Amino acid sequence: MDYNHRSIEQKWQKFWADNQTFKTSESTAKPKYYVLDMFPYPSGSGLHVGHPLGYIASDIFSRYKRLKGFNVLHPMGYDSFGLPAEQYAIQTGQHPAITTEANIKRYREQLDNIGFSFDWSREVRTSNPSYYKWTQWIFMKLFDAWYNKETDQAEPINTLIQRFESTGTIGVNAVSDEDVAVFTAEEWKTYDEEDQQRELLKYRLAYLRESTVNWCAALGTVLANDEVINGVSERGGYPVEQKKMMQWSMRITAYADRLLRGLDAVDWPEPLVEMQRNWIGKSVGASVKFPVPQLDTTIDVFTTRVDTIFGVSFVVLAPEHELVKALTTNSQYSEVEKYIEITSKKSELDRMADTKTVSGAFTGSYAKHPLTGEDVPIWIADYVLAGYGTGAVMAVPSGDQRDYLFAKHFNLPIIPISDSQNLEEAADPNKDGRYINSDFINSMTYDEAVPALIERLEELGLGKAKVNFRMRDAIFGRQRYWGEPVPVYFKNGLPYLIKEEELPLLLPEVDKYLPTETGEPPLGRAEGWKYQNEYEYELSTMPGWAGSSWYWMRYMDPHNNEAFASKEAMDYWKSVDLYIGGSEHATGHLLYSRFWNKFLKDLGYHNEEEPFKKLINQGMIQGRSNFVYRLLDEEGKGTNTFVSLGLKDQYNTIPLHVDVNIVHNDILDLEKFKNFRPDFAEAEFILENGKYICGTEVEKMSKSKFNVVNPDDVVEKYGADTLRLYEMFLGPLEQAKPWNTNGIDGVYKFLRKLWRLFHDAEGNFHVSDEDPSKAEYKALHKIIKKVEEDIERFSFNTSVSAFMICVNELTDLKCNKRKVLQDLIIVLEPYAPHITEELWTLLGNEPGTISYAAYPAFNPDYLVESEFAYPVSVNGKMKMNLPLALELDQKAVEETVLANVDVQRYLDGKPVKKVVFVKGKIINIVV
Ligand code: ANZ
Repeated sequence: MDYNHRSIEQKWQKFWADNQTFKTSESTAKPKYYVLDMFPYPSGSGLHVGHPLGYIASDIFSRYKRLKGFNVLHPMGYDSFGLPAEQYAIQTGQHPAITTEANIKRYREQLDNIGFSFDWSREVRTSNPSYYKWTQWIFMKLFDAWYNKETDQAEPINTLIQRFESTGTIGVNAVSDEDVAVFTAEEWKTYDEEDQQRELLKYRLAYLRESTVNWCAALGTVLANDEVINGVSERGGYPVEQKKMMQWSMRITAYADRLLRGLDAVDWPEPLVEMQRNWIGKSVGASVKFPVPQLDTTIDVFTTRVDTIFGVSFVVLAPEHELVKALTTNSQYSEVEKYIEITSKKSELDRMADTKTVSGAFTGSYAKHPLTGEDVPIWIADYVLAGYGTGAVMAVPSGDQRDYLFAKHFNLPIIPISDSQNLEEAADPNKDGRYINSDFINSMTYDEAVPALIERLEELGLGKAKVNFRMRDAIFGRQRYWGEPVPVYFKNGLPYLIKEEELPLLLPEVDKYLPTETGEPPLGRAEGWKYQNEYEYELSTMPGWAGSSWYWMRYMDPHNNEAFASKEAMDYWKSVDLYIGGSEHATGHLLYSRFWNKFLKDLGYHNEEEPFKKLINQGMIQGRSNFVYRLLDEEGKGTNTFVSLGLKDQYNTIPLHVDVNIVHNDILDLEKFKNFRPDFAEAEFILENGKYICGTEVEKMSKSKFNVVNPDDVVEKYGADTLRLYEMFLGPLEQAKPWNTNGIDGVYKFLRKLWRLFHDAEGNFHVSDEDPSKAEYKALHKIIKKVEEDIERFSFNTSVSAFMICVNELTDLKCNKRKVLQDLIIVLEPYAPHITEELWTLLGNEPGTISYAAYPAFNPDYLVESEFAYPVSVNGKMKMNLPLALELDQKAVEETVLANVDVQRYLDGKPVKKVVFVKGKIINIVV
């Protein structure tokens, strides 16, 4: 029987499903190991060959760990709320649940085709009510919690209420909004219920607040910063404007320091850790107050360079700063207004990116320098961001590049801070220059100046040391339909939670998936959807990241109706040991997940500070696009003639993408091309050597580039085992690489060769029970060692070539020994699970599966060389190689060598003077 991948793969996929081979339970004495993939959003276009790359790697690792005796949790599910299904619903009227269901079905078929060892009994879908019930529940816990800086953890809001009741705000050290009230216990008790709620909202970890958002009118929703590219929406390219709206937010900033510290405890790629560090952006500095006597207030600035304070020659506010209106004098009014209007069109990212253009407006007012008492003019400019620090800066043109450009442009004074001429050095007096502009710090070093200045400012009540984080609180509301409803209703404009036993709050039916005529989110269309028939529900839904911020915990106990997961299950599985996914989630999903994980730990639901111990980013598989070259006429218009690659430079042509599926080895199938698009039906070609050769380019794999390869097609032709091996063979897991099928035949041949080791010339299964030779054992133990080392360091590509070498060696040795072959297929099982299952059964290992066999023990004795291929020379000239046992001594070697017929031929009857012999090195015959 020949290797028939189709029947073998179908048979085993059915076997695994029927027998629930990969179902995992907690009741075992084995050590646990948790391997997680980033679960997919089931899009309408299905999986392409790039998607399974990480899944294959994690599956290999999971299967390997099972062979190593671990109890492996390896689940899969779907991140199934989200925009594309909703956009489709808007266009077609089809309920997103239906589209989602259909897409999931297709994904599941495609995944099943590849032979993954997922425990499907633990599947989760974030859009299922039984799942989002718990997403809503976590939201409720966040709403009902505050962050206590003293204990450095979140606590139930009741403990804060108790403190307000007993001692007011005295001694409360909480993360909160800026504008919290200061009150005694007595005053708190005089507040009515609504005032109390309003005050508590400033402390809650899920809270409602007016904030500036990226509003995309065309999509009818708020977008996250990373969903806005160059001022337009990433999806669809629609304009995005800055708008103030009441928004649900998550107080993730409370966790900024813990999120930063936690990075030291995880084994993640360094670039990813660096991205999170930058995103969190811890800055150590000071906040300084610049008094504005006429308004009886101060302008607070955040600076990381308090040592430059004597170089301040003006103050700059963000155009959105709340004091701008009050500070603007009549004569400056129209200029300031105009500038604010211009700024409102720019996104924050644009404002940060543009370091060249200088623009701003003078408010007409002055503040007092906190130490010199001099007047400093107050300006507004868009390089100061409203949401960072305090939204205001003290400008030091001699220390800061942007301040310098600004001062030059508007002719403002530049006060030197050090004696160095060089701006770079002046900006770091530590290095070279000395302070020169105030007696107060002139003789000091940087390390002396900073604390001295902070002390002085503290004495004056005009400043203090401050740590600032770049990270903002995360916006948590979407004006969309297809997401989790927020379990909140409103009474007198204030949000209240529904009762826990009322969960899940089901997504209501609506007639259309569009905002209402009055601009409310789609949920505003739901007829009679009121809490207790009376109160408005929150109409926005949760963002895409809600459901994915805790899913790895649900997998630990997916059917629990009493809890999001039981304490026992979480105590058993703890955290994810290995997480594989794309680097695009570096700052979104991976920060939010760490945040929720820490929060749930604070409330005592589990014990792990970090959710993902080890993380690997798989590289992208890029597409390899093909092009045809369309001939242009004199007017530059496209004709219906296409020129082959080698001839295109002789003509005036433009390149067009052509579907890679109608191109084979870069040669275009002309008939298929004519059917590719109706307007190509009459196409004509200018060929080279009778063929049409296409151009190529490596690009992102995408439908619009016609370079998408469907894994189903590869599986159909070569089988899943070949696909799995081949995806790994393409190169190191973390690297980006183009999909190129040139080598896939080689992988397929390798599997057929493996198959033949177990079969005789007639194709009958035939293995021998004889003891293997040393050489056979050596080939086996080399691969046992290599694969173990490779997998442990996640180097999957190198194993594939080692397998090929091993099978070649065994083929050369004509090895069909059971003792070798059985261990070989165990080692190969993680990579090629179907063929190895089949061979395992053929070897008589019934009943069952190879999945839980024991990974063979490596025996180094087999790798000790017993033979050496000696180079044999005659009078110093190398003639041939002769393999001899290493244990032979000079006498035995001489005898064997001189008796060898080939050697005799080289000697040509001449008498031998002597034989030089160096053990393990050379043999030289002197004649
Ligand atoms: C005076 C100064 C002098 C500054 C100097 C720098 C150099 P990081 O490290 O990013 O935290 N800044 C503060 N708030 C800002 C805002 N909302 N928008 C734009 N810039 C802002 O940088 C902190 C520094 O960035 C602060 O220190 C402030 O300028 C500026 F030689 O104050 B510095």
